[in-house]
Amino acid sequence: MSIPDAVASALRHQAIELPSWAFGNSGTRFKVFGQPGVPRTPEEKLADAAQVHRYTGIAPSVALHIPWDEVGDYGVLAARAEELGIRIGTINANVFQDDDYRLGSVTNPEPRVRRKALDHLLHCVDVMDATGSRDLKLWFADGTNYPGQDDIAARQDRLAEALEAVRARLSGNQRMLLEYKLFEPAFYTTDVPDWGTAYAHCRTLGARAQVVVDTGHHAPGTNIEFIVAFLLREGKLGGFDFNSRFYADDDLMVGAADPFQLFRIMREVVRGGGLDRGAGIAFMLDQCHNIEPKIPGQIRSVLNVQEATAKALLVDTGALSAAQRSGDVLGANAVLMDAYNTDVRPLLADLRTGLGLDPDPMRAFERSGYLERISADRVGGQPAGWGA
Ligand code: PSV
Ligand code: MN
Repeated sequence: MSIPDAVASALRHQAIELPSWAFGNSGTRFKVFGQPGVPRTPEEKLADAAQVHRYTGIAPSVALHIPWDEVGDYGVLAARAEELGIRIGTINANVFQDDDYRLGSVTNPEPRVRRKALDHLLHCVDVMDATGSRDLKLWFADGTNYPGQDDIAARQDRLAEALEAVRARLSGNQRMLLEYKLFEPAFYTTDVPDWGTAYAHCRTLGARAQVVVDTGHHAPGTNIEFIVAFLLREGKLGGFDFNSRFYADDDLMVGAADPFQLFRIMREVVRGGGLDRGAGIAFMLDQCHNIEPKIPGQIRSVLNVQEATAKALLVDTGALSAAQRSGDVLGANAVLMDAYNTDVRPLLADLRTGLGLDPDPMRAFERSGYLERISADRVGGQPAGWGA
């Protein structure tokens, strides 16, 4: 089977953003397992990310997390990325790892703490100015653990105030992406728990504010593709944090737990024009590789998204809408399943060969000896990890 031109072109232009933190050590609250060769600096994280791009050809940018990736000169870091053939992407704000944030960051009852959190968000916009990043990703750990602990509605007011202050600081093509998460670390109320809350704030904020869907942030059984279709239709889908979950916010490799769900999501993205040039959707990974090697884990994840995208692009839309219009339930379902059940791996291997890449990125990276080299070279220093 040869690949239709439109499908090949969409796949060649797809870009998936890698999270800098995926290359550092990570784990659970029970144990962080160190791995050899883990980066000690943001520059070393960029070097590892560049390897993923080198073998997949579709991972040209890396998201930073501040202050995990704090450096003295972000212009220099951006220049280093460019030397490596990649660029700095989304800037993720971190207002969840300071003792002051015990009762929240931007929704904290204490004005001093709210100011401190807002100052960090504004600092992140300075980082965007210095790196040329388009997007600021905002996730708040804010919420409460006990009924009565704080005023639920007042916390929404404080959130709205902080978001508006961030919006007012943005310029040029800069956007703010608001991420929601059902629960954790707060267990009773979470200030941005679902897409509806994020959407309502983003609507008020206007065109620069968009919702980001982290696929691991929903209750079991949630129909994520519905959310995607709805937000796209409203022009309010800013991007994805892709990962897989079995139980909670597991941050496992995207497409590992439920490749069919990933296909259904990508199908709605294609249907809603989200892959079109100019659609502005950021396709990001937000993952941790606790027990598997990190660079191959990222390569596998990128390939999983690419495979799901290829299948979504192969849906015979003419046959699908004809079946839908005539009420042919089984026929419509069969059209979708035919695309899902297509083995797209040979098509993608051909596509890579055409781009001058190795058809098998996993094996090519393994053969390169890079992992052995960084394991030997990166001795001493403090390996990067969650929180460092
Ligand atoms: C929160 O669980 C989250 O999904 C946010 O995107 C954070 O920035 C990220 O994880 C940290 O890994
Ligand atoms: Mn996320």
